[in-house]
Amino acid sequence: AWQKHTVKSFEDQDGFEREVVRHVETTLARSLFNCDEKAAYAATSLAFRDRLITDWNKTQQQQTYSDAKRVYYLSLEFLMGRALDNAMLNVGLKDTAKAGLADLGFRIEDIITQENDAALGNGGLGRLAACFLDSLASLNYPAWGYGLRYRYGIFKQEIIDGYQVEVPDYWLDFNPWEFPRHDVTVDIQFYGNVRKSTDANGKNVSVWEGGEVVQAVAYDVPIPGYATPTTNNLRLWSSKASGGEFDFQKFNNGDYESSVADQQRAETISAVLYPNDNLERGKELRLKQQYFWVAASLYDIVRRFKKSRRGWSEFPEQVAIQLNDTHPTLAIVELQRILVDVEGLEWDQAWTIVTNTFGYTNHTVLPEALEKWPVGLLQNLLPRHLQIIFDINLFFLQQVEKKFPEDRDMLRRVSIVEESQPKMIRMAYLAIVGSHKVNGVAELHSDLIQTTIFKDFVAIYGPDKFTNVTNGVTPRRWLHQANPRLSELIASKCGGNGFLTDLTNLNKLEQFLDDKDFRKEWAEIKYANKVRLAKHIKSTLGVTVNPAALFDIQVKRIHEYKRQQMNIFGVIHRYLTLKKMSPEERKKQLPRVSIFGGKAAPGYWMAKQIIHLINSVGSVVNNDADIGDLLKVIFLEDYNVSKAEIICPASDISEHISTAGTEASGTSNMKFVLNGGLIIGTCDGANIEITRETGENNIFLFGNLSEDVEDLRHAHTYGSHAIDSDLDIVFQEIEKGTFGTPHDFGALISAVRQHGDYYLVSDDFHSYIETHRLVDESYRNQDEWVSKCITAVARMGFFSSDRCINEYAESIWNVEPLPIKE
Ligand code: DL6
Repeated sequence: AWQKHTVKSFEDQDGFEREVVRHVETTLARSLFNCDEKAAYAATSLAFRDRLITDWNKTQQQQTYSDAKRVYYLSLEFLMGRALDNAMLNVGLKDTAKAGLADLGFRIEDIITQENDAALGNGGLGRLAACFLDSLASLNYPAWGYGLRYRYGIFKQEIIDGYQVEVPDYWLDFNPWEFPRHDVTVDIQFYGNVRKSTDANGKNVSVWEGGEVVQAVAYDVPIPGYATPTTNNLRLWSSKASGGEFDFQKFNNGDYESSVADQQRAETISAVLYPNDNLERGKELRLKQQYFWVAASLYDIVRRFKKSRRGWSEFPEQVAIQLNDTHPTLAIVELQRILVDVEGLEWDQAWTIVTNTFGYTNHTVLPEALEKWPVGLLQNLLPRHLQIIFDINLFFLQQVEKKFPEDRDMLRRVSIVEESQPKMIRMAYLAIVGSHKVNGVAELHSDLIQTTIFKDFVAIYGPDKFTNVTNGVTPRRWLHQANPRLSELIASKCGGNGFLTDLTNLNKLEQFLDDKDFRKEWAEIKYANKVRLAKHIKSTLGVTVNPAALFDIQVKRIHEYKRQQMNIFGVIHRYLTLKKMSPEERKKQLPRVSIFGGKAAPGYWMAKQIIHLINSVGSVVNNDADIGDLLKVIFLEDYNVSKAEIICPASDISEHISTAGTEASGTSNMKFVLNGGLIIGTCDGANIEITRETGENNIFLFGNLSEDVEDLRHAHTYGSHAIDSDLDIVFQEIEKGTFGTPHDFGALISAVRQHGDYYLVSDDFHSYIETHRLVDESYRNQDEWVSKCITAVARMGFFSSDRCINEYAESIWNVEPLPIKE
């Protein structure tokens, strides 16, 4: 009977419309006569969700049946953005939906924009995880993502009087893309104490008892692959009070408030994403989030493995777990606890299984971002885990001592327990010790971790444990979806859409470099994308920008190391230069629009000052009649994934100007070049590989190299530090009050003048300004500029997240694709 009733999803326009109408009338209980855009979005999404679910079921069944090895990607952040457009494109039915919606009286663009971004991440790390999910499914790897279902994702940013104001993000208002699994729950224990005991066989065991229990409830999000039925799963955990909604006893006794207190306390765990990028602040709730999520995920993974009835030694042959940064490092300890305390394995046997299962990706060398947890906090929250960490450390240090006898300093340096006041657990060290592979995310970054922060570990384990996997981005979202016209033009020259699944096919574009019509169309598409962004700027900020001007864009989290302050100082320099010119001279200048966007962590005061300065400069420059179109300064509010999809296709030049050695990789650099824009950047992160691939003539590099940074910093502190003369003029202008109360910007200036210029703004300023001059010069020759852009795109094949995932699969996970049969 089951076979007879298999669910059929729609395949054509008629079927699509029928599904939309059905959902409007039944699921949403709305009449067709008052179906607004919101309802049409809901019904369209539900129609596509139904389709995905059919494939999702098929995928899960076939993966289970085949008993193939699975990858589990543990990430505290998944910055997914919108799902509908992506789903329509990946299943290949966007045109069908477009026609169907038009028939029902809607424009597809208006429907797509009804969706809230799923913004469960801060920046690069979370968006990388989202690209990886897309690639894993598109390449047919059996893979699950595990994360937290934050009720509030990253805050919404408003700019009021030039300042950032944070507003909560109610993204779960209506979310058709998740399936609550009220039957998939895990009880998670916190606090309590550990008792030594003996089991039935007389073996010593540790029993963790008491404390409190919180329930984890699973929410599943289907992840469709592109042009394949493979639909993987992203499982997000939500926290809930264990054992009922609220305390009836207290309620009946009239103690209304405390009757719900337990429930509220439990729900707090998954309530909100910590809004820090590249910064760890050691809050207990954050640690609770981490354990809650890894414990629930591991319980789930182990439960699935046990169904296979294999022996424990086969666990690493069935399961690969990747730690996206150190946030999930407790998973190492939790698996050891499960194997030893619950399953009764011997320590060494368990530890071999654990280390063969985990891989760890490092995403930063910034000291302030390296996680450490006070021993006291762990002792209280997770007493058994702390014991296990101490044991892991003991055995590890014994191993080190054997290799480096008498080297007390080495033991002190590499100990997982930092002997500070208070004592701290170094999570990156624990992650290295508990994994079989450690990777950085771009060549320079991977070299740096091996020669600086993890140098001792390379000496202990040998170089083979460390590797590089340069980041990548999914061309489906970041080209096909964000830039449909360019995608279509590329397809027409590269023999179809094959480049979307093998990005190296882009290299065919170089044959058409001299094709006049092709170049013309290329330039027209760029112009149209700039017009689209100009419209967005007009409608959100009321500022008119000229689409023919050079669009210079820096969008990313606001951080001193990313040096948006250097960019705005450069803009002031340009403004002052224009002001000094005669009207005749000015007429010869190239108009420019400097566009910024990005969120500052709410507690990061300096970053907020940078935003304020950008807006203050904007309000002076944009209203200066002498300047007119020659310079506009724009700060785009609330930068997020869906805005990035409008912004990336519209750049002429984008800025990736971090102090050398600080940006692990960067991924927006890849997105901008893929969309036919050039880069001004430092020799940092993936900029270096982008240069290697696309050619030195197609990128504007400047600034000091990473190997010189330490000496320069040393000289700033101990020698004399003369400020660059152009920068000094910029500072004087700010101090004159040209851009508002000088006091407001004093800290940005004194960071360079008085406090050692840690980010080398002054050292790099001259070459930065000079390089911008070269950009202007180059842009004047549009023919040459378009050639550079086309050449760069043609050589971007390496930066697909598909290449990246294949490298992880081969060199770290040892997993094979499993194509799903229709
Ligand atoms: O690897 C993804 C992304 C890199 O592209 C950025 O360069 C890097 O800053 C970012 N790292 C973090 C680290 N945060 N923590 N923990 O977000 O990763």
